[in-house]
Formats: sequence, C-alpha cells, structure tokens
Amino acid sequence: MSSLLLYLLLNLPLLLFLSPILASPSELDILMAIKYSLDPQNRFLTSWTPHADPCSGAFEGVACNEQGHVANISLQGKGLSGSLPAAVGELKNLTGLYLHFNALSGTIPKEIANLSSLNDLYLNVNNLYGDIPREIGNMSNLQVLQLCYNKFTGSIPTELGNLERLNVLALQYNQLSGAIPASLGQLQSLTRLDLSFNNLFGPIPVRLADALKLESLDIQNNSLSGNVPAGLRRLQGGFRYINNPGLCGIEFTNLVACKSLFDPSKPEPFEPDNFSTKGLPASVEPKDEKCSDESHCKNSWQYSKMALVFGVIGIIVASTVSGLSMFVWYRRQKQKIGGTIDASDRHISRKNAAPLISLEYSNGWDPLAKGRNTYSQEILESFMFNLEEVERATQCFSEVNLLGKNNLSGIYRGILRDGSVVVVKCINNTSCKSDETEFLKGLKILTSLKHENLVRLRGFCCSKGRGECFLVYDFAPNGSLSQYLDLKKGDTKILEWSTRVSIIHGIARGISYLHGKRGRKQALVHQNISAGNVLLDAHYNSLLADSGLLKLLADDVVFSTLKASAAMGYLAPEYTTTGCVTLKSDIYAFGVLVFQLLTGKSDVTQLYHYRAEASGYNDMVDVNLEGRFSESEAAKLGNIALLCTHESPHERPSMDHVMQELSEK
Ligand SMILES: *[C@@H]1O[C@H](CO)[C@@H](O)[C@H](O)[C@H]1NC(C)=O
Ligand SMILES: *[C@@H]1O[C@H](CO)[C@@H](O)[C@H](O)[C@H]1NC(C)=O
Ligand SMILES: CC(=O)N[C@H]1CO[C@H](CO)[C@@H](O)[C@@H]1O
Repeated sequence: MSSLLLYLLLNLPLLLFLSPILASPSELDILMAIKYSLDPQNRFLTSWTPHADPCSGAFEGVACNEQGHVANISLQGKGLSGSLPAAVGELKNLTGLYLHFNALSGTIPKEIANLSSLNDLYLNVNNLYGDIPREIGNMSNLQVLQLCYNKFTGSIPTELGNLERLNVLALQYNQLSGAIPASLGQLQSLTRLDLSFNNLFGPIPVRLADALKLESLDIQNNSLSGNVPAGLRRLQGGFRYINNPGLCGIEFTNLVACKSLFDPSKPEPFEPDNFSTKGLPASVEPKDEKCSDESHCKNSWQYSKMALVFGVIGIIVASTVSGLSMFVWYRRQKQKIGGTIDASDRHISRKNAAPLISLEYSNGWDPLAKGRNTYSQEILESFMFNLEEVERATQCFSEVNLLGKNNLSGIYRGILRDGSVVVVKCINNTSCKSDETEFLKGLKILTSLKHENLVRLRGFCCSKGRGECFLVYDFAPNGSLSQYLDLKKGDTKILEWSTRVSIIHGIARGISYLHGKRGRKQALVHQNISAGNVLLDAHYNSLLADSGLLKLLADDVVFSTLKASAAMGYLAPEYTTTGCVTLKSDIYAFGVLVFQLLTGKSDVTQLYHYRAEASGYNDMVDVNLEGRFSESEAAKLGNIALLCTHESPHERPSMDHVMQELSEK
C-alpha cells in the first residue's frame, strides 16, 4: 500500500508532464468537432463518423500525408451551411483547406492562424462576415488566400504584408473599408491582388508598386482617390481601376491629370501606413499589435483631430487634414456607378490550378495527346482548363447554376478562381465530331476567334471520365436578345432605339469579322445566327455566341441545329435546294435579326408582308417605342433587312456592303 503511494508520488511529476499530451484530442476528435460546426445537421458529411479512420479514405474530402496526418480538407461546393470552428486550428499538418462555394456563415476564428503549414486557404463564395483576423499574417506558408465573395467588413490587416510566400490574394466582393495597406508592397511573391468591389478609400500606396512579381491588380469599384502611383504603369492591362471616382493620374487611360492637391511630383498626401503617426508626438503613436484594424482606423481620425485641437500647425499636418477632408468629400460624393459584372481579362494560370483532381485526358478522346499537332499545341494549351477548375467554377455543376439545357448542351454559370463570371457549356462527346483531327481543327478555329463583338472563349476542357467537353465563355450579364423580343407595352426591358441601332452595328461587325474581314484570313460561316445567339454585355454591346461551334459537332447534330434555325425563320431559303450553308446564309439570318430588332417581335412572317407591300418602313417599327425613333434610320435599316433577306443569295449584299450602308448618314 505504502509502496504504491510512494510510486505514485515519485511519478507525479511525470504524470503531470504527460497529462497535457494525453489530454490533447486526436485528429479524429478534431475532425468530428469540425464536422459538427460545418454541417450541424449532419446532412452532407455523413461519411465522417467517430468510429472510422479519417486516413482510410472513408472521410469524404479528407486527404492524409505519409505520416498519417490530415493534410487537406476539400469540401468545396458541398452545401455546408454551418460555421468555421476554432478547432480547425488544431490540425497542425494541414496544407490545404478548401471550403469555397458553400453557405458558411460566422467569422473566421483567429485560431486558424495556428495552421502554420497551410499553403492554400479557400473560403471564397460563402457568407462569412466580420473582420479578417490580423493573425492570418502569421501564416508564413500561405500561398493562396481566397476570401472573395463574402461579407467581410473592417479593413485589410496590414499584417498580410508579412506573408512572404503569398502568391494570390483575392478579397473582391466584400464590404472591406479603410485604406489599402502599403505593407502589401512587401509581398515579393504576389502575382495577383484583387481588391475590387469593396469600400476601400484613400490613396493607392506608392509602395504597392514594390511588389515586383505583381501581374494583376484589380481595385475597381472602390472609393479610392488621389494620384495613381506611376510604378503601376508597368502592369498595363493587368491593372484595373475604373469606378473609383477620385483617382487621378497621368498616362493611365480614362484618368484625369491630378490637380494641385494630388500633385504627381508629391506622390500622395499621405500613405496609409504612416497615416496615424505623421506629425504627431511619438507618445500618442498607436500600438499596432494591440488594436484591431478598425480601431486603428478610428484612432487615426482621433489623433488627427487632436493634432488640430492642439494647433500643431505644420505642412505635414495640413496636408493630412486636407487629405482627410478630401476623403470626406469623396465619400460624400461617392457616385455608385453601375453594378455590372465585368468579366475580367485575367487568364487562368495553369500552374495555379489546384492539383486535387488531375487532368483527365487520355488517349481515345484526347485532342491534345502528346506528340500530335505540335504546331498548335501551345495555343491550345493556353486555353486548357482542368476538370477541377470547371467543377469548382460551377460548384460541381450544381442545379442552382444551371442557366439552360437543350438536347445539345447544358449551360451553367460559374465563377473562376480569379472571381470572373463565366458560362460553361457542357457538350456530350457523342455530339462531337468523331474524327479527332477534325475535332482538333474545330478547336483551333474556336480558339483563334477574337473580336469585341464575339463572346470570348476563355478555355475548354475535355473529360473522358465525364464523357463531356466543356467550353468556358465570358458571361454576358444582360442575357440574349431573345429576352428583349415580344415584350408587352411598358415592360422595363424594352430596348431604346439607339440601343437597337448599336446592337445591329455590333452584330454586323462581328459577322464581318467572321466573314474574313478585319484581320481574319479565312472566312468562317457562323451557320447559327439567331436572337438566342446574340448576347448583350453589361453595356448592351452585342456579342455573337457560338461562333465556330458547329465545327466541333458531329454532322447529325449540325443538321438538327439547322433544322431548329429553319423553324425560327433564320435559315436562308436556298438551303432547301442546295443543302449548302454559305456566307450569304449568314447575311440572310442577319437580315431577319434586323427585322426583329425593328419590330421588337420574333415572328418574321410579317417580313414577307412588308416585302410584298413595300409600304412605309415606319409601320414596321415596334409600337412599344411610342414613336421615339429616327425615321430615316428606320428606313435605312428596313431597307437593309429586306435586302439581306432577299430570296436569291446573289442579290444579298456582303457584310462589308452592309457595314458601309450602316455607317452612311
Ligand atoms: C494536398 O493538396 C495539395 C495541393 O492541392 C497537394 O499538392 C498535396 O499533394 C495534397 N496532399 C495530400 C496528402 O493529398
Ligand atoms: C513613414 O514615413 C517616413 C517619412 O515621413 C518614411 O521614412 C518611412 O519609411 C515611412 N514608413 C512607412 C512604414 O511607410
Ligand atoms: C462606385 C461604384 O461603382 N460602386 C458600385 C460598386 O459595386 C456595387 C455592387 O456591385 C454597386 O452597388 C456600387 O454602385
């Protein structure tokens, strides 16, 4: 008895020492805690059970490393609606956390910063709110930080400037306010920074240009003001800054030169980082580490006011104060112009693609197998997406993103990692040309088309596994022209006359490009011009969709497409006799479209009536316009519609000719 007591006494220090280790929860316990938080109703993570081994592959979305520790959690697009628990910070070996495209709410727990091995943090497209924890600045291995499309508020923590390995920082579409921290200029690995669609204000820090690897900087749609640092000119098209009414600068398109206050020779009235300390006694310098970003921001204001009260009059303070009043002024003046989705220009870098699911190409249905067609390989590869990217963009082809379906394809809306909105067209491989060389030729044509009036192809992906080919296009926020036909009186969608005219001009330019003018060497017949294939971008510019698409498709599919187009009245009459589709058939379809835009109706039977009567063109014009149109323009367009839809293809004008007619006053 006494010996046992002695034994225990002797071992007490050891037991005490061991107890925290023994008490620390296993990864299984941590995962279960995470599950209850992410998916409180146990609807989606049913495979995560307390009696299984998380590393056995039984846990959906959990991947372990060779040492048997949880290394990745990939639960994107799973419908999770809970919140992110602090317990996640205990998975010390985690390298990737992918929780984007869910409906998670709540805040990001600061404990997440304990994940010191984490490379990728994807929390984008959720409903997370609150501040971005400044502790994230301690996650020294972080390479990709995706927090876009949430409801984060507060300011961007200056500590993010400590993330030496950070490659992508995406914060767009939140409600972040405050200034852009100059510390972000320290990020020597940063290639992409997206801060667009927030409420950021103040100047763009000059030091941002110090981030030498930066290729893409998007600050659109904020309330930034002041002189744009000249150093950012090197980004050229990679720098997007519209919808910041207070920005000025020279040699930046669409910016006015700065007035005296924002004299380019004195780059900025102040820099955000130095903002709170300039011209103030050292004793009131706020301690950065102790206050949250928001209070940091408030402090700055208070200190500046204090400076005024104490009458500290010096040139620096004066400029700070005038800068502040400019702030206030700009914030009051803040004009919210257009909330349009502007599909971005950035292209998907393949090396940033998450390798969670590898490319699914294999021989048999692989237009890009090694060694073939090397001459075009490079161009095609630049358009290549991997399946993971497409799945991620469309939330695994979730129903909520389905825009439409026909016998040929399913059409989904999606968001790429860079935040741009796209449309993914999924075509079954049985609808594609069976001959690979032919299919490849078609792809080559598709990828070669580039014109401001054609919907831009972002890329494609062919998955043998899914038996589908995906075409990724820019999203056109205003839908297709067919939505603007057959409207009732007073409908808000009724297009104004000038918009109709500019749409016609745009379609003409697009077709003219396809027909071998304006830079293209070979003429291409579109074959499927219709109101459904004319899309409208944010500014109601017309974009021709599906250009070259039929070049990818099997003959019977092409045939049934033509049949559908005939049913809608777009197919030129000679097709029934010649069986040929020519440039002049596109002209015919264009004529039908012009007629539809004039009348506002999809029904084209009236067209034949007008031809027979040759009556005044004014009768043609949509009554919904209530007379608000130009009679001479209407006559010209009516004439073009009739000429283009002439029975005989030889009588129809060429697109060049049409363009000339259109441009004549
Ligand atoms: C975790 O994900 C990363 C990046 O997606 C990948 O490189 C790594 O191999 C994955 N680790 C495991 C154990 O699956
Ligand atoms: C703050 O401003 C001073 C000059 O006023 C400058 O020397 C210093 O580098 C600045 N610090 C930061 C962090 O920008
Ligand atoms: C200044 C500006 O363009 N503000 C817009 C930014 O985006 C939001 C949401 O898209 C709009 O509501 C604002 O008007």
